[in-house]
Amino acid sequence: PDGEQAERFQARIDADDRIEPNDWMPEQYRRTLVRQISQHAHSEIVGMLPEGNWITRAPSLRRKAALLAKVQDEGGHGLYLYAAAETLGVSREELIDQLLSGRAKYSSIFNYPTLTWADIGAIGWLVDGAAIMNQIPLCRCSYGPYARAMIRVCKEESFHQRQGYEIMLTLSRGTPEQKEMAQDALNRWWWPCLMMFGPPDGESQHSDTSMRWKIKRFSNDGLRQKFVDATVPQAHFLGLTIPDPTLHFDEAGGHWVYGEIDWDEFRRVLAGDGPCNRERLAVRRKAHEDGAWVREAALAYAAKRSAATRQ
Ligand code: FAQ
Repeated sequence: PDGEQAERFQARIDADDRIEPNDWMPEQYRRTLVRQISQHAHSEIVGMLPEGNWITRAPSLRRKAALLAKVQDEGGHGLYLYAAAETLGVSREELIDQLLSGRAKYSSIFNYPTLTWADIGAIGWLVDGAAIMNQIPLCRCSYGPYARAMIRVCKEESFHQRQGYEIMLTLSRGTPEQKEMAQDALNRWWWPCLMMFGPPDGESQHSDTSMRWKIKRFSNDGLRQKFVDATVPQAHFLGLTIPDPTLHFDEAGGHWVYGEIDWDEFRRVLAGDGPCNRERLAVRRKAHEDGAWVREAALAYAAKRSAATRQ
């Protein structure tokens, strides 16, 4: 009967049916989704830190208001995603504990520092640009709650991407120093952004099963190429240079061909040894500890209310 259930499940996936929380699903499908959705949630939450670093130093009130809204959106995305993961039977406390204890992964990109204001432009343009490329197909993912969460997330990310590109445009049309800042930010963020899409297809351990279950609709290398093809012309419009001397357009294939990615660096960052891994986790742990009284007060309030309604 288990085999039959698995076959029926795959038939539903093949027919583009949505799987909902109370439907039967293979244990591995559940585990894969908990893994991916929780890593995605953690990425949003840790992803608030590099930009949060610049809220007090934004160059104008308008920039500050936009950045505050963006960082707040990221917190919201993290919360929808934890809620989507909870529909699979895992608790938020458990997931947060995995993050704070260093057992859970989150996107490698958030372990790089934001050294200048131009980094805020580069993050919006490139990091949110890469995030959208990866998340648009997730709106059609086979698991209903994840797919639905992605629709709103993608709308907000596209605003984030535009605010970043507009910062880059302003800087690149500004003084020589501003243009240099924009170029320097592009130099530092380009390669780590390409790593966001994950290991090359040949080394991606989860891709085959995730594609079969329509959690993933495109491979890591496929999305990476789409991102490069979309982004190179945007860099040209800014008058900035992609830091890859081998980058060239392949007329026959119709794609921008990029150079070798430093996968050793990627592995180091995943192993916890990127420029800011320790700092990011330390800040999250402190925030969690500092917020303990809020959780306690909320629980005490809920207990009092339920006692009052029982009487
Ligand atoms: N960093 O077999 P695969 C954002 C791990 S956007 C860290 O290819 P899969 C918005 C992978 O988890 C960023 N780890 O895995 C924002 C697996 O480890 P495991 C978040 C990575 O799942 C913007 C192992 O390597 N977006 O937050 C990375 O099939 C601006 C083997 O890899 C998402 O999470 C990496 N870059 O494909 C916020 C999107 N790449 O679990 C603030 C949803 C791979 O075996 C500011 N996730 N790994 O220990 C996905 O689409 C997929 O999980 C991939 C990886 C494509 C990331």
